[in-house]
Amino acid sequence: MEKTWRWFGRKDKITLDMLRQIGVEGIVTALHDVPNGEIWTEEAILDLKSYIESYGLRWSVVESLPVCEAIKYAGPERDELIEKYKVSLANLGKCGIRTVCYNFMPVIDWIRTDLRHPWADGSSSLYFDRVRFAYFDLKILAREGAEADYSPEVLAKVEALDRTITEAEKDELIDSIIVKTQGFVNGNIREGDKAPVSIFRRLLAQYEGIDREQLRENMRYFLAAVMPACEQYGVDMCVHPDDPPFQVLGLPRIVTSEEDIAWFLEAVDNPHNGLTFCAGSLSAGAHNDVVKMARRFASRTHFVHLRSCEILPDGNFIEASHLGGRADLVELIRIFERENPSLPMRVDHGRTMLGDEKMGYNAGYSFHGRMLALGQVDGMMAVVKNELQKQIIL
Ligand code: DNO
Repeated sequence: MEKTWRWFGRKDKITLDMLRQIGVEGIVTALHDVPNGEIWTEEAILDLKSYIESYGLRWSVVESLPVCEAIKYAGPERDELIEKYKVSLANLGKCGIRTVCYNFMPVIDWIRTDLRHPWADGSSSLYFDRVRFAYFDLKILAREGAEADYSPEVLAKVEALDRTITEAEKDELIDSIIVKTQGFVNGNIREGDKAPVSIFRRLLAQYEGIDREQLRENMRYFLAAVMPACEQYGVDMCVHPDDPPFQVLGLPRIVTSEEDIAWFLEAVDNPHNGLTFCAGSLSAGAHNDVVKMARRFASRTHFVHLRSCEILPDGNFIEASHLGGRADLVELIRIFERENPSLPMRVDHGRTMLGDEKMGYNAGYSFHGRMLALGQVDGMMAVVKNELQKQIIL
C-alpha cells in the first residue's frame, strides 16, 4: 500500500520536509480554510497540490470534502449544496486528485472523552469512557429523553459522578467531546467558539424526527446524485465509518457495521461508491469482526486507516498499540496488499509521547506517536510483501 500521512496544510507544525524523512509517500489533506459547503476551486486545489509536489510528495487523498448537515438531514438547500459538492469533485478530478474521503455522521464526527489517557510507560492515548459520555449527554447537554438510552447501572454511575465532578472537569469533558476533536476536522464547532454546548443543542435539533431509515435514504440520495460527476472525472468516494460505531446522543448512525456497509454499497452499486476502511473505528464496536469485513469489502475499499482499539470489560475503549488490540493489522495488511498494492494507507492517530504533549498538535495527530506507528506498520508491510512474493515464486 502507499504510505500516506494526514497533514493539515501549511499551518501544520509537522512539515513536509519532516514527512519525507520518515518514508511518507503520499499526503492526505483538505482545503481546511474553505468553509463547509463552498466550492473548492481548481486554483486553490492546484496551489496546494504544487506546494506538496515541490517536496517530492503527492496529494493522494482528500480527507475530507465535508458533507453539509443540510445534505444529511435533507434541508431545503440540499440540492444546491449537492451541486456545489459535484463542482468540487469535478475540480479535484481535473487536478488529478481522485480519492475523496467524507463521512455521513450527523452533527458530530469522531468522539472521545479523554485525549490523554495515561499509559503505564508515561505516554498517553485517546479513550472513550461510557459513563463520562453519558454524563455529558444527561447532565451537561441535558438532552430530553436521554435516560432511556442508558442502562440503570450507567445511570447510577452518572449520579455518583455528579457528586464528585468539578467544574474544571466538566469543561474538559465538553472541550474533548465537542471542541478539540471537532474543530480541526472541519466540524461544526471550532476552538474559540463561545457557548459550544448551545451551538451543539441547536445542531441536534435539526435532526428531530430523522431516524436510521430516513438518514439512509438521504445518504442514498446524495451518493446517487454525485456518482455521475465521479464517473466523468474518475473520482472515488470513500465514506469513513462512524466513530465510535454505535448510536449516540439520540442521533442515527448508519455506517457502523457489516450490514450497514453492505447496505450503502448495494444501495448505490457503483465502483466509485466505496469505503474508507478505518480499522480503528470499526474495531471499537464489539459487534464488528474487522478481518471478516476487510475480506468482504476489500474490492470496494479506496483508502485504509490503520489503527486498533481494545474494548475493555466495562465497554470503554482505548486506542491500543498498532501491534495489538482487536483489529489484527497484520492480517488486514495481507488482505489489502493482495487486493491492491497501491491502495493509499495512513496510520490513523498515534500515542502522545516523547514531548508531543507540548507541541499543541491536533488530538490524536501527534508526531512521535504516529511516526512510531508508521515504523511498525512499515515493518508489517515489508513482511507481508515478502510473504506474498515467496508465494508467487513457489
Ligand atoms: C478522525 C478522523 C475523522 C475523519 C472524518 C472523515 O481522526 O478519522 O475525523 O477524518 O470522519 O470525514
